[in-house]
Amino acid sequence: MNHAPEQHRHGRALRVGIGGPVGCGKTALVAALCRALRHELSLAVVTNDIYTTEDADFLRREAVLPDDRIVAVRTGCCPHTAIRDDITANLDAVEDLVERHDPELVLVESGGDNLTATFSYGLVDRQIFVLDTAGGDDVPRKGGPGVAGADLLVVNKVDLAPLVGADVDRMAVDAARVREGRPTMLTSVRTAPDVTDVAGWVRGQVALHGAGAGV
Ligand SMILES: Nc1nc2c(ncn2[C@@H]2O[C@H](COP(=O)(O)OP(=O)(O)OP(=O)(O)O)[C@@H](O)[C@H]2O)c(=O)[nH]1
Ligand SMILES: [Mg+2]
Repeated sequence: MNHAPEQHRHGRALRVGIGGPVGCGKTALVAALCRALRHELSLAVVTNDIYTTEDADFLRREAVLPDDRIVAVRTGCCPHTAIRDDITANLDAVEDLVERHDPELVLVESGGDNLTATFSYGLVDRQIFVLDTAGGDDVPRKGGPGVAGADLLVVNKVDLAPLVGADVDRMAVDAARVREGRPTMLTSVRTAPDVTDVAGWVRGQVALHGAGAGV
């Protein structure tokens, strides 16, 4: 994984990348975080899809934020390219939102990708990697830069674990082993949409960022 978040490089807005495999619940988590934090923080969102603006359209339909605080990037290429290698379109989108709204928090959702996808720390300050139980309970032990190195790992869809025969405890143990102390949180955005733990973690990161930046 490309490394160490250089603290406060981006000024007031904390930029948090949310990555993970196709369909694991990234957009659902973004929506839940917006609902949990929008009354206390100034927020904006960038979504990435390859060919459409599907995720931004969903967030607008759900009215999780005012429409002009949600910007869609159409990558037209492998999602990881747009968040790691050629980040220009995403940087432009973030900077446009920063200029128009001066937010305290910008969430950048990657297009769904594979286990090797990570964000450039030139684009985000922190990254959350999302897995889901339906993708297989062996995924955490397969490691990879997102699973092992993300600032926060979220294992979503714990409500589905009994239905797909996934052992959530095993996933948590394997994640702890590969993550060497970095946090992992278990969620069901479907059955517990207030995502209390993840929202608390994000809130803490915003506070740390703000304190260090002297704002
Ligand atoms: N049962 C269950 N379904 C969920 C949960 N979280 C999300 N989903 C559903 O899973 C599907 C995919 O969720 P998305 O949020 O679109 O996933 P995504 O990771 O953004 O997908 P891409 O952007 O296409 O990679 C949707 O039908 C969600 O409603 C959960 O915790 N439990
Ligand atoms: Mg999505």
